[in-house]
Amino acid sequence: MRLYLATSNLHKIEELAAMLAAAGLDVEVHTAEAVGGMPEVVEDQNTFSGNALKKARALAALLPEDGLALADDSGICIEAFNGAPGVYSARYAGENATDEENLEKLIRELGNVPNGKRGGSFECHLAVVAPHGEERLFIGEIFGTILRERRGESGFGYDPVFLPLGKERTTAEMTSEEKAAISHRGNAMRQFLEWMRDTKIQGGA
Ligand code: ITT
Repeated sequence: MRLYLATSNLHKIEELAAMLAAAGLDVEVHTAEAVGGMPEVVEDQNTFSGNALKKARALAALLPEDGLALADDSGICIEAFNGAPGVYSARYAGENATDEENLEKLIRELGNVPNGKRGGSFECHLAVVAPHGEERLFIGEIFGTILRERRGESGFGYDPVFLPLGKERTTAEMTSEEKAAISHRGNAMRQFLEWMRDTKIQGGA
């Protein structure tokens, strides 16, 4: 079968494709470019799951019969801000904000928040629309502390200030394998992969 990544975020594509390749499933992995690009989706739901499902359904409508759509809606939830920016993480500094502008704003807004109150989490909700329309959601989280200054060059988005609980390096100081082993996206992907293997949906043994 063929799996299509319902995202236009190149960093997510890189992480998801690497995890899929490492899992050795019997599936062909494609980006939305293979079917003309990711359709425009208004992310107007107030949950990650709601937005992830919207993206998966929009791409699924364009796929061949054996095509499975996999969408990722994710973001950072800051305890001191009662969970914000959450579903607005990509638009935190404005509608067309860059990762850099969003990160800059988070560092600024958390400026006066004391150590000990700088907790936060990343969430990743993966939505699947499988051939014949079956829908599934897989949710992953990772908890940590938000640093005052950037550390590291890998990863993307808010990674340079995200120090996972019990770790000494930010997710931007980790290799992609190290990040995947503990991240919100890695945790959601492991559930998705287990489901793929259990349902034998990938057409393998
Ligand atoms: P698609 O909707 O096309 O998938 P997007 O970038 O708009 O791409 P989201 O709406 O899910 O994706 O927004 C995710 C936001 O959360 C965005 O600002 C990311 O930079 C941030 N984010 C998600 N996962 C992250 C990770 O693993 N590390 C750092 N930041 C992350």
